[in-house]
Amino acid sequence: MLYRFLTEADERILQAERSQLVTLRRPLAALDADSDDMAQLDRAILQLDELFLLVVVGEFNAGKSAFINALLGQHLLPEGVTPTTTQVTVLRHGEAATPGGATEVGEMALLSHPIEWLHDINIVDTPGTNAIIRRHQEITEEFVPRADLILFVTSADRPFSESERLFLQRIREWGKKIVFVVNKIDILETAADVDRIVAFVETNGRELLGRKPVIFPISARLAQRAKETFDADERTRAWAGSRFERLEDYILHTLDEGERLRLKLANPLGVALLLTERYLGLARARQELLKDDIATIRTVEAQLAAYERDMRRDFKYHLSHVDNVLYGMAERGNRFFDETIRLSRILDLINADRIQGLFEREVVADTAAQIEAHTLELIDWIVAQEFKEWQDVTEYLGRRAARHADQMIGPVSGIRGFELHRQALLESVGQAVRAAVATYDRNAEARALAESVQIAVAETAIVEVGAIGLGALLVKVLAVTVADVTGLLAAGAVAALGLYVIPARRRRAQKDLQEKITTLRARLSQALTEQFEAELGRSLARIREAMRPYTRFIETQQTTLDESQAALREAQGAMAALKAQIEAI
Ligand SMILES: Nc1nc2c(ncn2[C@@H]2O[C@H](COP(=O)(O)OP(=O)(O)O)[C@@H](O)[C@H]2O)c(=O)[nH]1
Ligand SMILES: [Mg+2]
Repeated sequence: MLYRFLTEADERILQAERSQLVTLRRPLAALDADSDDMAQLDRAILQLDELFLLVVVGEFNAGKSAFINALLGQHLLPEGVTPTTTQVTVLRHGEAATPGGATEVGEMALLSHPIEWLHDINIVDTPGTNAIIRRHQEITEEFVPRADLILFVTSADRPFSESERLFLQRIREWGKKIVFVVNKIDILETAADVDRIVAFVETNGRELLGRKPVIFPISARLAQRAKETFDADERTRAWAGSRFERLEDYILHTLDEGERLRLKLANPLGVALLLTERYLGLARARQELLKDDIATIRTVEAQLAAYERDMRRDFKYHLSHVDNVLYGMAERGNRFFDETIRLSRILDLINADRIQGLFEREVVADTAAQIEAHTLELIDWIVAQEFKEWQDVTEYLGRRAARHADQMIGPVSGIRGFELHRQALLESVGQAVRAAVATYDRNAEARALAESVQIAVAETAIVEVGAIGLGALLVKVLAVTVADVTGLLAAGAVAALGLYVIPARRRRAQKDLQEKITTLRARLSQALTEQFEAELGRSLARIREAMRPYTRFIETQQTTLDESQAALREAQGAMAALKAQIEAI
C-alpha cells in the first residue's frame, strides 16, 4: 500500500473491500463471466494497492498533453494539431527521462519525472476520443476503469463535441468522479464568452452525469508561457489569463490524502458494483430463458403422463378381448355339460375318449389360438403406441428448437454463449430422440415383446387351456360320474340316477370348469398386465433417458443461477455498506 498514512479504520475498510472484491470472483466465474470482466475485477483488486491515478481524457487536440505539460512546467509530452499521442502514457515519479526516453509496457508508455507530487499521484495521458483513429479511442476506454479520477478536457472552440458526449456516455457507468476542464480559453474574446461556454458545459455535463459537474476553464498555453517566461510582467499576465491556479490548487491541494483515499477506495468498488449489477442482469436474463426450457420439459412430462394414462385405459380394453375368449369358452362348457351329462347320453358318458374328443372340439375349440391372436394384437398395439409417442415427443422438441432459433438474440454479453449452448443441447436431444425413432425397428421390437409375452402366457395359461388342464378335469368328473352310474345301475336305482346323481354331477362339472376358467383368466390377465407394465415403463424410461442431457443442463443451470444470484445480491449489500463507510472517511 502506497499511502503514507492510513488510520486503523481506513485499513479495516481497505481489507474489507479487498476481501469483498475477491469474494465476488466466485459468482462471476459460476456465471461464466467474460474474461475481460474477470480481468477488470482482478485489476480492481490490484488497483487497491496502486498509486492514485489521475487520467486525462477528451477529444484529440483538446490540449490534454498541453495541460499536463503546463502542470509539470515542462515540455515532457509531445503536443500537436494531429493525433500525436498514440498510446497511454503514465507519468510517475523518478529520474528525469531523457527526451523520448519512455519505457514501453505493452501498449503503455511509462515516463518518469522528478517532480515531488508525482509521489502521490500518477498522471495519465491518453490518445483521446475521436472517430478517425478507432484504436486510440479503444485504448483510452480500456484504461478508464483504472482511473481514480478523470479529468475531462474539452476545447473552448468546440466544447462538448459529439464524440466527447458519446465517450462520456460510455464511461459514466463506471461511476468515476469526472472533473471538466475547458481548455484554450485564450482564444475567446471576452470573459463573458468563457462564462457562456462554462454554462454550456455545465448544462450538458449535468444532463449526462445527473449532477452539477466541477468545471475549470483554463488556457494550458498561457499557463505554459507563464511558467516558462523570464519576463515577470508577462508571467503575471499569462498566469492570470490562464486561470490555471484554481485547477492546480485543486489537483495538488484539494485532492488531499483523505480525498485521494476516498476516491481510491471508491473506484474499485464502483467497478465491482457495476460488474455485480451487470451479472445480476445476466442471471435474470438467463432465468427468463430457462423458464422456456422448464416449460418445455413440463410439457413433455405432461405428455408422457397422459400417454401413460391412456395406455393403461386402453390396455384394459385389449385385455377384455382375451377375457371374452375365455367367457365364450365358459359358456360353451356350460352348454356342453347341460347337453352331455344327462341320462339319455349315459352311453356317451361311459365312453370317456369320445366325450373328451367332443369336449375338446366343442368347448376348448380354438381358444388357445384366439388367445394367441389377441395377444399378438395387443403387442402390435403397444408397439404402435410407443412409436407414436416417440414421434410426438420428437416433433414437439423439434418445434421448440426451431422457435429458439428464431428468438436467439443476445442483448447482454454472455447470454449468447449460454443460449447457444442450450440451443445446441436442445437440438442434440431432439436428434437423439429422432435417431432413436429412426432406428426403432418396430418388427424386431414386436418380435422381442411377443416372445417374452408368449413365454409368460404359455407358462401360465395356454397349457391349461389345452388338453392337459381341462382334459384332466374332465377325466376326473367323468370317472366319478361313470363310477356312480355303474354303481347305481347295479343297484337298480335308475330313478335316483336321473333325479339326483346326474344333475349333481353336471353342476359339479360346470362349477369346476367355471373355477378353472376364473383362475385361468386371473393368471392370464396378471401375466399380460405385468408384461404390459414392464414394457410401458421401459418405453417411458427410454424417452426420459434421451432427454436427460437437456434436463440435467436445465437443473444445474437453475441451481447455479439461484446460487450466484444470491451471492451477488449479498455482495451488493455488503458493497453498498462499504461505499457508505468510504464516503464517510
Ligand atoms: N490556443 C491554444 N492552443 C492550445 C492550448 N492548449 C493546447 N493547444 C494546442 O492544441 C493542439 C493540441 O494540443 P495537444 O496537447 O497535443 O492536444 P491533445 O491531442 O489533446 O493531447 C496543439 O497544437 C497545442 O499547441 C491552449 O490553451 N490554447
Ligand atoms: Mg496528446
